[in-house]
Amino acid sequence: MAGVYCESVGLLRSNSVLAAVALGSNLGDRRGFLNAAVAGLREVPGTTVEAVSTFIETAPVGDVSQGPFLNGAAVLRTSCSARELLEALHAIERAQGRSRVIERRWGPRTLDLDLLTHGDLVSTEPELTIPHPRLHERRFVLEPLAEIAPGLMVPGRGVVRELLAALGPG
Ligand code: PH2
Ligand code: MG
Ligand code: MG
Repeated sequence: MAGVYCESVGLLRSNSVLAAVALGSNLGDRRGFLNAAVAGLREVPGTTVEAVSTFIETAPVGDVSQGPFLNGAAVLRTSCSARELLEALHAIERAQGRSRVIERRWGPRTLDLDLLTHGDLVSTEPELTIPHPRLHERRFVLEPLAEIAPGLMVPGRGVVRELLAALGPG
């Protein structure tokens, strides 16, 4: 993929980690954007897409009045660092017409790709907060993720299936 850079591609596969990504869209051809995102993920150097969830329709969460989302999740095996992977996710978002300059925080978007976990990494840097700070409270993230990776450990939070159960009946 153009503009995506992964310095670590040359590393042995044993240095790879599992990473989880949340996918969302609530503008235009939502399914088309999510499918394009999965195709983009398959092109990221040093990365294989291990599983993709079904895409589910979800009511918008947050204060902004906006249309329903289509949400999904993917699990990757990658030898990219979290920072490299995040840059690759942003490049895929841009390729699907997203502009962070014009959009509102938490407002409608053609494509939102959030890096949820990267192996056992915990990072509290503002541009790279891993695990994703709201992952454990978002059903629209946990439900698709539990479909493909119920046993995934979210560092500092717990196992996906238990995080979802803790939200109670949908
Ligand atoms: N993303 C948001 C804000 N609200 N609501 C749903 N249902 N799905 C999302 O992906 C979502 C949201 C900001 O990224
Ligand atoms: Mg998001
Ligand atoms: Mg995002």
